[in-house]
Amino acid sequence: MKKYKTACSLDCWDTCSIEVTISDNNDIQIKGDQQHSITRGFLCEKGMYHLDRLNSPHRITSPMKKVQGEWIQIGWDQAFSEIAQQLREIINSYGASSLLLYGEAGHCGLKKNIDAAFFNSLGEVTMPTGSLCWGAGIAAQKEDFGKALSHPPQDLLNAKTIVIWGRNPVNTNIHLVPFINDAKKNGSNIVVIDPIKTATATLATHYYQIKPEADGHLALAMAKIIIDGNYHQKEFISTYCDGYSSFNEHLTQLNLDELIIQTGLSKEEVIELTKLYLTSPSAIILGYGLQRYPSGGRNIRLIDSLAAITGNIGVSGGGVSYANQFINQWIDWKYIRNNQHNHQPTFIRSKFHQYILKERRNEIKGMFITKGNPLLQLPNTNKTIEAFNHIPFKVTIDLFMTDTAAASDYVLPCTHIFEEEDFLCSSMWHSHFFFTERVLPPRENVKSEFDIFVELAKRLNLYEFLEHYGDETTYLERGLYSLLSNTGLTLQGLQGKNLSLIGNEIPWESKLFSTPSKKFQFISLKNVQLTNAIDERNDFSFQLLSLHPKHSLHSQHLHSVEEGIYPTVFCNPHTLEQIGITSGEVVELESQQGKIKSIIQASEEVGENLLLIYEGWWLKNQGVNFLTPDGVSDIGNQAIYNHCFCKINKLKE
Ligand SMILES: Nc1nc2c(c(=O)[nH]1)N[C@H]1C(S)=C(S)[C@@H](COP(=O)(O)OP(=O)(O)OC[C@H]3O[C@@H](n4cnc5c(=O)[nH]c(N)nc54)[C@H](O)[C@@H]3O)O[C@H]1N2
Ligand SMILES: Nc1nc2c(c(=O)[nH]1)N[C@H]1C(S)=C(S)[C@@H](COP(=O)(O)OP(=O)(O)OC[C@H]3O[C@@H](n4cnc5c(=O)[nH]c(N)nc54)[C@H](O)[C@@H]3O)O[C@H]1N2
Ligand code: SF4
Ligand SMILES: [Mo]
Repeated sequence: MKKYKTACSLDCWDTCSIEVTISDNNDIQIKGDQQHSITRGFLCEKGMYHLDRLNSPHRITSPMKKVQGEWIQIGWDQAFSEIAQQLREIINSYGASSLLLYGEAGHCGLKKNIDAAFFNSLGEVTMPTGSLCWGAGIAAQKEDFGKALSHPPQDLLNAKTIVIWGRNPVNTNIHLVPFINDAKKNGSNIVVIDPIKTATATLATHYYQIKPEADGHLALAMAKIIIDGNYHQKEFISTYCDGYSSFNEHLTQLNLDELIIQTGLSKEEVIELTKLYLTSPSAIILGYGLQRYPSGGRNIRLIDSLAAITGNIGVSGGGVSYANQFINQWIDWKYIRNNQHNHQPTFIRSKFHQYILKERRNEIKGMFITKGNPLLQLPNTNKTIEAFNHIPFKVTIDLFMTDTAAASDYVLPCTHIFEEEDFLCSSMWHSHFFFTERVLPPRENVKSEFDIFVELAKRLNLYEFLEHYGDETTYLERGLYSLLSNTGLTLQGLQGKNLSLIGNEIPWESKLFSTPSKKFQFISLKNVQLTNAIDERNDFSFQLLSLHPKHSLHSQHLHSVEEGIYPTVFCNPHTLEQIGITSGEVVELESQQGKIKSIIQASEEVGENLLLIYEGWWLKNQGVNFLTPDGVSDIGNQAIYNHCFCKINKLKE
């Protein structure tokens, strides 16, 4: 019997530690690492599914080429020489900027950044910027604190009040739930603020059904109540914060009742919530759903300011935990991604189609897609497909024939996390990291991404790249040089161990912030527009939230849904009654971007005039991004999926 330690490579808050056992007759079993203080011996369904994905009959096991619309299997040698030839021709005829690399985070291993290192070695290729995921909040916390850091999960037990603001850990961050339950047993208040009465809300002691996009109004109302009641921490503010007097001056001009009306909550509820938050230390746990809006950055900044006026920063049991970028200081990203260009062309992810079809029409000649399924996951699917079809040469690297892979010209099959070593760190929540063990050799005829790019580099005679990036152990050792030299560990010494970073116990404990002034920076309210989203609705009177599915990591576990089955759209029963539609009916949802069919289901959990669909459904099932808009947030170039307005069309019987 042999035991291995690896980790979950999925783009999830938890980054679980996984124990794999291979018995003498080659039976493989996996379970969550019992010793790991966050995994606590438990993997979610998606984690357990790693074995099925590893052994799936649907895995691609040969390079594929599309010939006259049909896929044929080809050998690696043919794939490498034809792709290298195409890359060479494109660069020679149109320059490196006519190549585009679209990488996402479908696998969170550090080694997977070799795609960027390779492309950057070709010259000033086109790269994405902005985010589908967390961009507005990251930009907001950068303005306020200098960067986004989170309290360790265990520190929640020191909080008297925990406010879970727009995160749904029961679906997306399951290992946070035991910490919340333990805190609740200790007598802490557990508050959930969410337009949907989620499964997480049912764990809470207090739930507030806010209107979407109104978090900034709520934070301002709470700040007003706190300051008017003289509950603010004057010493903390005057010693460690910048911009307070202007913030306060503008705040006094705002009308409390008008702010509260926008939130959809009653005045009593807002006063109760403020009192709970003042029962400190209070921890705010932010999610990413509430920043996928045009005002996403501003709203996160206004929530941050609540923590500052109450002095809930740099103290145990406090903080505004949004993301955890602590690991970044230990990683040499410039080397890892081979960032060397000053004038590299970039496009904003959610504006992919405008870039391809308008801004640089006919200029992008080749595209590589790695670790992502943009055809489905980008907003505005109709336009994304049009833009995709406009690019003459496309290569996707994936384990499966996704919708994106199927729309490409070549597909190259890559290894699964169990088939290689990699360095994994969760930048989203906790600060544990892993150097995973290889459990099995790669499946026959499948290659690691590292090997794929090194081989392509050989075919293209990229000698400099091969000198600096040709060997995977050197790649990790160089990229992690500061981590290794500071801990005195070798890369091999990290393997199979359960380690977390020191120095991240209580973020900002020194009260020395990473902003230019070294102080917490209050948002300037001078130019803040407090307009109401309702004004933009016209005929499209329902706001559609598209949230992350519990049983799938985006599109990755939804491949087997049969063709012709439509996603369920959840709607408040009173709203359904008003529009004369019965639960179970198939309806058409229409937005300014497109239409999909959907099965409507009554749900008391959904606020009035709201619709909820889980994202990740494949093209054959009419995924929700056919409807979503392709704009960006105020800061951070974040996609604004939830700022989506629809009408419901009854279908003829
Ligand atoms: N099972 C599963 N787990 C996942 C993922 C997955 O696809 N499936 N994806 C992973 C990834 S990439 C990410 S980014 C994270 C995301 O993790 P979360 O942030 O937890 O997930 P979301 O579904 O984006 O949104 C969370 C909540 O925000 C609420 N929300 C939406 N709009 C508003 C608003 O205006 N105000 C307030 N207060 N709340 C609002 C939604 O109703 C929802 O309950 O999850 C990760 N974990
Ligand atoms: N409507 C709506 N849309 C959304 C969101 C939303 O809330 N609403 N959320 C957005 C968010 S937060 C995110 S993060 C994005 C996610 O967008 P994506 O990352 O594009 O989504 P996934 O479906 O997880 O696709 C990841 C792909 O990577 C592949 N993969 C796994 N391991 C490897 C590997 O080692 N190498 C390679 N080359 N491929 C691998 C998987 O098989 C899968 O096909 O979606 C966004 N889209
Ligand atoms: S998907 Fe998340 S919770 Fe599930 S096993 Fe992977 S890291 Fe853990
Ligand atoms: Mo994400």
